Amino acid sequence: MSAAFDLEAIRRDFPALDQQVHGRDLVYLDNAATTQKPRAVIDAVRNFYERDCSNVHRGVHALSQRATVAYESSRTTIRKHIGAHDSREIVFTRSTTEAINLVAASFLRPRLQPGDEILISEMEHHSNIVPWQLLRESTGAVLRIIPISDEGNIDLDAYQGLLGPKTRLVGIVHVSNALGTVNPIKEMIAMAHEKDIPVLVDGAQAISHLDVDVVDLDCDFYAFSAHKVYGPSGIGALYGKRKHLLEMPPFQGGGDMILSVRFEETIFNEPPHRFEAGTPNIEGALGMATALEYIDGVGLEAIRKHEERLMKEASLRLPEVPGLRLIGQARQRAGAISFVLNGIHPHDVGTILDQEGVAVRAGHHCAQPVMQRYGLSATVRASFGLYNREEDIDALIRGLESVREVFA
Ligand code: 7TS
Repeated sequence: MSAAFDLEAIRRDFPALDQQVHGRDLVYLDNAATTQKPRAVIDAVRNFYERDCSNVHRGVHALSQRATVAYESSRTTIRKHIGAHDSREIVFTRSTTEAINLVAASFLRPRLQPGDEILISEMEHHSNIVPWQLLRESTGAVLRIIPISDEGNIDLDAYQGLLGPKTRLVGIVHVSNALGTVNPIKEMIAMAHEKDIPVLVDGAQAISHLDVDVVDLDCDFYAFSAHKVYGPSGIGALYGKRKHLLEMPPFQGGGDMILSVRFEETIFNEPPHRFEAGTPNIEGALGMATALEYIDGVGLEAIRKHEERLMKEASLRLPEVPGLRLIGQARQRAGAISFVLNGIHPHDVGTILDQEGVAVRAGHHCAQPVMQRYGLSATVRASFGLYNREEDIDALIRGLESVREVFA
């Protein structure tokens, strides 16, 4: 970990930040949707194509061996980053979404009886809702919902009451993409484990802001995507406890997930390869590992402190904009701030901000039940990354003043 947090040096590592949009310097505040990539990640992907491009796990030639070593050592980097003990507990997936679908199909489906319960919260992203609904339709399981308070905190008493003899899994988001809430997942996991209920954590938003340690959390599964943590799109990971992965049937069939195939019978490979059918996203895995090494180099504690300052500043200054209302004021927040401006549709706010060079997201953030909870159809969301500056908040506030002038 480096001691100094050199913001200007960090910004120079991200070529995309240095551009103009509609004649204004880009102010990128849509990091919860996806993050920009440091040159190290872009170089890692380019180097693979320029030097090592080859398939993995099947070639005797030098390029294939290099690619295989690089791919498997990326798995080790990811293991270390999240504090797992065994690289065989890291499954490469396409994304958080695919990781959750994998758990739904291979872990939970074989265990479900009609009437069994799956417990998720009111603040989940659609990717931690719809896979369970699909499972509900095919198995007769029941989806139960942990309520949240007006501030955007999980109702822990209600949660305790919902953990019952029929609960087969808890699926909970670590950091909400719509409200920024950081959930007390360690406590929630311990509460579930007291009743022998496994817990899947959706870490899509947490992975870039918090120092995640899956062993300390004791979660059964942890899902995240590389593109939200300065890595490439189309690659993510599922951490799963070895005892679970060993029991799980394959998710998809194809090459690499088998030991031997005859028409009469196929013997499946061991985890994690059992769950990685077909040629994987090799360059994505290398880019993902490079991204995690990059943030480890900066230091997650330094990143957390920097982003906390930005969040504090934005939370103090945004409400000074007349007619602005923050949505979600949870005890602990990270990364994202949602708000609405009196009488002005979030899409109009987003469009005018864009004209000022300020990129935010306006919409339901793929978390429509959260919007329903607050009686809204959409919010404006500003979300921060390690490269954002106080000037970016100034630009956001100036942009919001322009919005108000247009609608005055
Ligand atoms: N879970 C959470 C909490 C998310 O924020 C997202 C993506 C996902 C899961 C799905 O991740 P994916 O990489 O599989 O797509 N969230 C957002 C967002 O807030 N704006 O765009 C994507």
